[in-house]
Amino acid sequence: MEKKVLSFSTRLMHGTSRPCPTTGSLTPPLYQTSTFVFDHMQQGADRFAGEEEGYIYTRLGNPTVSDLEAKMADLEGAEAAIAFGSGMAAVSGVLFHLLKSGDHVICSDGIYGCTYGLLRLLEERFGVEITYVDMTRPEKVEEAIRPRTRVVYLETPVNPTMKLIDLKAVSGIARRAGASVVVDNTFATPYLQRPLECGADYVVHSATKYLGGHGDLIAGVALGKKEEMDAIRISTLKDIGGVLSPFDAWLLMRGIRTLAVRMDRHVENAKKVARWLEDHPQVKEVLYPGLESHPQFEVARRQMDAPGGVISFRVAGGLEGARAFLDSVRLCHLTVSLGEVSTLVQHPASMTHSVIPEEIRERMGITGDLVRISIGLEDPNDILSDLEEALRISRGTVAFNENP
Ligand code: 3LM
Repeated sequence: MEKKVLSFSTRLMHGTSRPCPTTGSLTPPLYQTSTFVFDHMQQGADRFAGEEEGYIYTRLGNPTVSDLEAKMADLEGAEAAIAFGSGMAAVSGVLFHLLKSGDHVICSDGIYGCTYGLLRLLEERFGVEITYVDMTRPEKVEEAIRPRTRVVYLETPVNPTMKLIDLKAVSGIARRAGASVVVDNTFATPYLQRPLECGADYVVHSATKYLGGHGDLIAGVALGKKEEMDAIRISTLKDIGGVLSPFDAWLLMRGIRTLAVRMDRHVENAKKVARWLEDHPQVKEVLYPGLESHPQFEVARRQMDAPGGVISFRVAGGLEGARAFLDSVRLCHLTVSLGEVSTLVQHPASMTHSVIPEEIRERMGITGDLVRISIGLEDPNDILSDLEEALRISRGTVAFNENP
């Protein structure tokens, strides 16, 4: 009989994990241990030599972490996955694997602040050259290619400008140039977008966000071909050492089981809020791929199953308008991060992206009036009431500053 392929939502809780064969426990057991005991010396020697399968020490591998890796590989359609102790550990794990001094990276304009910081470190300390380009125009990638271009690195949607990059177009250009495409898929998750199907070579995630979903852990995942992942596991994972704790892997799997229902509600709420913001006089511009006004609305339709749960918008009155708004929210939490059950708002220019020099930040569209909101799972009318009140106060403050 032909094997039936289970749908994505079903595979979130079925598929790679099985009830524990010894106890029948339906929830996968948590192997909260540092080390694994050998039966005899030769067994230890064989495991170190790779001649016998089996666990040795949790930095080198752990059954709970392996469960999570199998689940993530299945969901992204990857040959293999590696869990890391944070999203940044996953990003640096892949980049340190791919790059050596003298190599060249093409990176999307507008990128998470710490990823920008890591690229600057690679540039200043390790002699890697970086070119930032506006990848919403794929021809810009082609123009930036050099003989030593090894990596094309991008986020789509881009944090925090919510620009979208055509994955098939950029991957095609990179492939012809012999460069690897690394896509940070944090904002979309594999539920909404699968970059490997569009030609990317590697996917990285901050699993701290939607995958975990509850704001109670820090984790990262890298995915790609088995051969490459095996190499990363024994070099930039094992020897640099940014591993995920078994408990966080276990919590992350709990979060992943509800990814589809959570994402559906995040998207439904975000669509309502984005449309409402678009009509608000205190809002100058709304950046959300689900709006027809979004410059890459067609790209969203082609490569995403839905536009996601993050919205950025520009508040009238510049930096002070944004400040008054952020200081006035009550239900929404004023905090960084995204993809949690509660709605979170923050100010990218002074928070998540403050490490990027002002001039470059402004060119990337991360201006003082820009606010980012990660829409939670609350009743959308309660979110709207909170935004309404905060925008009302912002309007009053801006008017007062102009005519004291
Ligand atoms: C944030 N972002 O609020 P961790 N890739 C992307 C990300 O957004 C992030 C990472 C990687 C935010 C975190 S700012 C101090 C808080 C697209 C994180 C890094 O290492 O798991 O935090 O992921 O935008």
